[in-house]
Amino acid sequence: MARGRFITLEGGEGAGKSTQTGLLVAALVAAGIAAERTREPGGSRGAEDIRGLLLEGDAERWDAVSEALLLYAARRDHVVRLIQPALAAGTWIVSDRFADSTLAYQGYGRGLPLADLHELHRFALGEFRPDLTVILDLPVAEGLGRIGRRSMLSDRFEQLDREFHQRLRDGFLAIARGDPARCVVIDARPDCDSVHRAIRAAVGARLGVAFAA
Ligand code: T5A
Repeated sequence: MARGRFITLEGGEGAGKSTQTGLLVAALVAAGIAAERTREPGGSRGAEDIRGLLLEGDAERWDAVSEALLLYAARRDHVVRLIQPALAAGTWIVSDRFADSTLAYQGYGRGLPLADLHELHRFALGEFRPDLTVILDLPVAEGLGRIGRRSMLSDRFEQLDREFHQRLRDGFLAIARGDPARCVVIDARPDCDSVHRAIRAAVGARLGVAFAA
C-alpha cells in the first residue's frame, strides 16, 4: 500500500488555516483519496490535554522554553500515535499547524534560537517532516480583524502585541524562502473559495493529485 502524504497548513492568527484544512480534506476525499484532518497543538488525546495547558491562562504563564518543550511533547505524541500510523495505512493527513508554528512563534516571535528548535525537532522526531507545507500569508491587521470578528481574543497567544504578529508573518515567509521544495506561500487575502482553489492548484502540482473539477 502506498504511504499517505502529510500536508500542513501554516500562518498567523486568522489566516484561514482551519477553514482551508476542512476544504482541502473534502477535496482530497472527493478525488478518491482517504484523507483526515488534524490540528496542533493537539490531534491525539495526550496532545489535546497539553493544548489545554498551552492555551489557557495569561500570556506569561509559560516562558518560551517551557512552551517549546510542551509543544514538542504534544507533537511527538501526535506524530507517533496518530500521524505516522495513518500515513502507514495509506491515509493522507492534513494538519492545521505543525512544526513551522514553533519556529515562527517560539523562534521568530519569542526569540528562541532557531538552531535549538531544530535540535529539539531532531530529538523528538528525527527527520520526520511534512511532504508539503502551505503557508497562508495575510497582513497582520487583516488576520487579527478576522479573529476579532469571531470574538476569540481571550486565547492567551492572541493577547500578544502586533509587533509579535509581524515577526510571525516575517518568520513564516523566511521559513518558506529557506525550504522552497517543501513550502508554498499562498495569498490568504482573497475570499475562501479563491484561496481554496490556489491551495488545490499547489497540492495538484506538488503531489500529483487530480482534483474533481
Ligand atoms: N502555537 C501553535 C504556537 O505558539 N506554537 C506552535 O508550535 C503551535 C502548533 C493555536 C495557538 O497556538 C500557537 C499559535 C496559536 O496562537 P488556535 O486556537 O488553534 O491556537 O488558533 P489558530 O491556529 O491561530 O487558528 P485560528 O482559528 O485563530 O485561525 P485560522 O485557523 O487561521 O482561521 P479560521 O479558518 O478559523 O478563520 C478565521 C476567521 O476568518 C474567516 C473565518 O470564517 C473565521 O471567521 N475567514 C475568512 N474571511 C475572509 N476571507 C477569507 N479567505 C477567510 N478565511 C477565513
